[in-house]
Amino acid sequence: MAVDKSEMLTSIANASSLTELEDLRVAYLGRKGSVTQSLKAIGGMPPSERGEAGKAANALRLEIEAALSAKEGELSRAEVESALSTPMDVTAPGEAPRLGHRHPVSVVLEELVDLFWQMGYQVAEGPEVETEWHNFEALLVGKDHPARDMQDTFYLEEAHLPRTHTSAVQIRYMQEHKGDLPIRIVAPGKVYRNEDEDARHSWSFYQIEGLVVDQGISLSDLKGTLEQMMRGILGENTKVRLRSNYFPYTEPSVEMDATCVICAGSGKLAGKVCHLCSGTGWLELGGAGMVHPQVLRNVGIDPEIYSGFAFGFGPERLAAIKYGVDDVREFWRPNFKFLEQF
Ligand code: FA5
Repeated sequence: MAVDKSEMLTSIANASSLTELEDLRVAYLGRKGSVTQSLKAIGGMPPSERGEAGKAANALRLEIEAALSAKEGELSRAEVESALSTPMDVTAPGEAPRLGHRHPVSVVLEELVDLFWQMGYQVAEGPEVETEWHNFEALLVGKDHPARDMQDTFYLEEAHLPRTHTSAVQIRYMQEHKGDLPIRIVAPGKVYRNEDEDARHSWSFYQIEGLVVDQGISLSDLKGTLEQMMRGILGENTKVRLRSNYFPYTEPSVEMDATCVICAGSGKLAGKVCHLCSGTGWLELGGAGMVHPQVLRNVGIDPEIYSGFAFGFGPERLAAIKYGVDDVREFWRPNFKFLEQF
């Protein structure tokens, strides 16, 4: 294909905008551009002519590329200079940035931490990857203990796991502060279980752990604290019930439930079994109990002198109750329509 170099260079020199220059680049060097076509045509020439023609076509390509790039620099500089010399209207309305807000589960966690802060609790943290000893054994859940089945576990390399509950923080904190009693802490954090998901269960969720160790701590202190917490977070009218339960690390152990938000405690929804509470009318929010004397011994605290209570709650379920959400999985889906409601 015949190409006229001086015509191309003139067109490039006369281009008046970056868009026009880009059109010229496509017309000359694009897949179907004239320079590209002349390069392709070399393959069809007699071998004796290919060398010369190839050199010439390549030289042309380089010259056109250089001219395009020089002109691009010139036009870009001119655009910047013209933008800088145009006076800026400082009174023009700005573009409001899209602001996010706190996640509903974070709001509930922060409210809980705030409530406990007012009751004199400190906030503690522990690692999300735990040793089996901190997560299970120190809490009297040995390898073959049936209670291991209560928390289906992901395992990492030997003797480590993503923690299945925040109770492991109790152990770490007591070990570190046994010489500095009393203890009054809450420990919020993420936990992981190898569970099938449904409206009440996700495989990764938050818990908030509480632990008090002092002289003369009794079950009535625990009950009063839990009631205070529930009234603070869900309002004075929330109905709460404690029923006896079993955790290897507390004795006695209790489970705390609040009235189901969807069916208002009736267990039925439009004549059918309520899917959130499975027809019980209650939502299980957390477990609690008096710290087992052997757990205190495991961390070097004398149970003859000290006693304590502990509890562990699921803030997703609390948030579901507080905001009337009927499926805890919604909290962790990338669904802005849902999240923007809060
Ligand atoms: C425990 O994890 C105990 N460590 C609680 C405890 C602490 C007892 C201290 C005694 C002393 P449980 O497995 O029941 O217990 O979980 C506690 C709460 O976490 C549940 O009541 C629920 O609110 C929440 N929860 C449990 N599994 C899930 C899940 N898969 N998805 C969302 N929330 C969950």
